[in-house]
Amino acid sequence: MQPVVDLRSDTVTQPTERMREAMAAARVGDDVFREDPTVAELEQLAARMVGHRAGLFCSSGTMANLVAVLAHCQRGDAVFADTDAHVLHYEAGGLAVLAGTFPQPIRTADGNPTPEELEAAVPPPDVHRPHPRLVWLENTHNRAGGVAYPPERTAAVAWWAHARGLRVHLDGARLFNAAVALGVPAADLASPADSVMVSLSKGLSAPVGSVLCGSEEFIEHARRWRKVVGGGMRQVGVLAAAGLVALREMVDRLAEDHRRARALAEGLAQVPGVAVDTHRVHTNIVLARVADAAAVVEHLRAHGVLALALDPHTIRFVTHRHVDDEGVERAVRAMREAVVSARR
Ligand code: TLP
Repeated sequence: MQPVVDLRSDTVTQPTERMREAMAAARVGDDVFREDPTVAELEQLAARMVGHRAGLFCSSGTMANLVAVLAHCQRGDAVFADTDAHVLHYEAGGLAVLAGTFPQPIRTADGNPTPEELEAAVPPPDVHRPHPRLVWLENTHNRAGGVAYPPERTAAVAWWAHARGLRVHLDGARLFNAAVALGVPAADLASPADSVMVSLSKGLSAPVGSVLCGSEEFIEHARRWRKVVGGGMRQVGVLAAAGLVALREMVDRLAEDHRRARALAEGLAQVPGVAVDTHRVHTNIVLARVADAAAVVEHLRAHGVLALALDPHTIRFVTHRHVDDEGVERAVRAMREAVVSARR
């Protein structure tokens, strides 16, 4: 039996040996009393890397995004996000259910709103409408296919939003993928935003965790909201220790995942019946359009290749540390057969 090539997500990555050693050796304390030195170190390192003053370790990206909304907004405030933003599709509606905010999806040309698109979509304050409060960015953009947006994009939106009294949150679950792909420091992509969330548990391979970063004042406020949603953890330095290894040792190697995603995209683009927009493959995500995504994914699974159907015609493949060059070749071969078999 050949091993499975798991391209469903980079969230399936296993912690490295160095992470397991660091976890076993971690100095810990009660983090609700702010006595865990390893968590403090992780929060400071993450904040520095993304160009902000303070950080807050959260159990997941979903929690960090939710805490950001709770800390920025009041009930009834409007949150403006691209129609395909992860927060609107895959975070169980937490911004409405728990934060009481009003999601306002914006149709954008390439996944993240520009100042012009915001100008058209965000109304001036008016008693009839939810109060405009937060603009949402995502870099890289998951459903757009891992597209990376350059620093000017964050800066332009932040300038526009701040001039109107709005705040900007950046969902940077894969911010380091964007930084590596663009060859810029992550801080250049994130510092103009008021807050940013980065995940440690995706391509960086830590088992758990995301860090929410922002000003000291914002993070103090967010710390309280994290407690409200049950996210105050105790000797959690055992997890933060893996996160430190992720930030120190696992960022540069993301370039390998990007190289393989490109090879995969180019391979898939040659398969009759599969359409791939190779220009949009900037990082580790490849979107393939087919006639019947569910049937193709099922055939792939039966042949040891796992991928996700995002909608009836789109399949998502994500490269990561456990997918090698041979895995990419196997995926392309399996797709060739799968598309033929799905037509029968
Ligand atoms: N994304 C996961 C799934 O939820 C779809 C994946 O496999 O890609 N923001 C973005 C842009 C994300 O891609 C994700 C996870 C999150 C937030 C949420 O992070 P977690 O899973 O840690 O709650």
